[in-house]
Amino acid sequence: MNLFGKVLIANRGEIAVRIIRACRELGIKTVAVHSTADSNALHVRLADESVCIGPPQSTQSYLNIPAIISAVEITDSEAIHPGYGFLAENPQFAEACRTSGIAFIGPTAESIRMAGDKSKAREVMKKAGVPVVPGSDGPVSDEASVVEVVEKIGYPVIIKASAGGGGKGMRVVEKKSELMQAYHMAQREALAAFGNGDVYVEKFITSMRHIEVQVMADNKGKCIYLGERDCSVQRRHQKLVEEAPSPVVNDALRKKLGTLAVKAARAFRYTNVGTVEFIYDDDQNVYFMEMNTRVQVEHPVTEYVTGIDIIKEQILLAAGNPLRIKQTDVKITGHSIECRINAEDPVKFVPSPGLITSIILPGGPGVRVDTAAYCGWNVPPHYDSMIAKLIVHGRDRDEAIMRMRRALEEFIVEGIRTTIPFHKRVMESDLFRSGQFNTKFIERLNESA
Ligand code: MV4
Repeated sequence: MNLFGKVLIANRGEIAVRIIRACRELGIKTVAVHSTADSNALHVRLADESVCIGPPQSTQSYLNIPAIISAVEITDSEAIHPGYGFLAENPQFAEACRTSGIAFIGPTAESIRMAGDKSKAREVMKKAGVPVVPGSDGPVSDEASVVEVVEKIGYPVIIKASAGGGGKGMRVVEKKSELMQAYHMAQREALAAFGNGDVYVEKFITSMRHIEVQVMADNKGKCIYLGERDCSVQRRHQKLVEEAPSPVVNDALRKKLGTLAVKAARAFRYTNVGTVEFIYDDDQNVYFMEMNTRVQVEHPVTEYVTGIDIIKEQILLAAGNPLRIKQTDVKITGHSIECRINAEDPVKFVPSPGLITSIILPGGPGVRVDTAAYCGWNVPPHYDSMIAKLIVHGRDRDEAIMRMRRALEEFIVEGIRTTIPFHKRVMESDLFRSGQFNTKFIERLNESA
């Protein structure tokens, strides 16, 4: 088995701690990089070495490619793990690693580029026989082609930025009178946000669930899926609660989703670990939404129900090892739920950084907390507000819900506000317990408040 001697983690927070843990269990030395705001961060304390790469602003630290590549050189690291966010889906960064002879623990720059252009990705999916939502063939470059597509698919439609993703640069259009203004606004926003004004059009699926499939591929052509995750509890495209398996997916649908996800990965010539996102509508249609070319925040729910350490497999695959898991080895056992704990007001969801004066983590059977928080840590205001992930596993969904409620009761954080009270409400709601909800769950939960 090929192994790296030393891996540099180009990230921070809970995912940096998670990657260090996987490396340590593989006997791999670790290098943490940090901004001056993270000098006392847990990932810096846990790593074997650390390098300060700049001031608090992400653009001058965690997004600073020359500084990160230099940190690799001075620590003699062989590989970089990008985690998620920051540079994880930046094809130029993957390319910079390749040309510098540094292993990038993720897919190739080419796969990142193909999946990252959302309108091109639709064309790749169509050719591969993966269903996409009815819409335009590639980007729509003028008003006439927008009108032509919309007349074919009917309202409501959604206009999306080709270089967007994750909900960024999307505009839903309900009627003809709004179409032209929305089209030009979407182009302007896309150009401003991504430097690429291309937009494409799809039929807007008004009632749907967000179901995603974890895939894993080596560079010898083997590719498997690890079941699905249901991420329908979202607020403004921020996932808040994820679970595996999905309460609405049976064995037949699981196999269908998995087969489509592997087909999609192969079409993107995908290697390493990735996630294929699907729209699942009220008529049980499945449509390709996006492919995420990174490890996801919510990977622990899949780890719990399959018993597979996804980060370890990712590192081994990047070192050129063949996939050591066969599709027939993958079994889904029990049920797992994850709650993202953010340093935010639990009602207004506005950031609440500051000093953690007390923290008590839950534990006991089937409870896992992935966090970089500790008593006396100052939650910096510069970065994403997620400070912990609370993940539980039970024999079935009801036990997982009861366990999550128990764990949330034990979870104490003082000095800052967190979304723990919000998650308690979700776990106590009949709507969540029924499992019969779509991506409008939060709106309906607030209506019932
Ligand atoms: C959609 C959709 C409905 N119809 N596309 C794309 C990015 C992803 N994170 C969310 N996306 C969606 N794409 C079509 N054709 C619904 C979503 C979607 C969503 C859209 C608006 C507001 C909240 C949403 C939550 C989940 C999914």
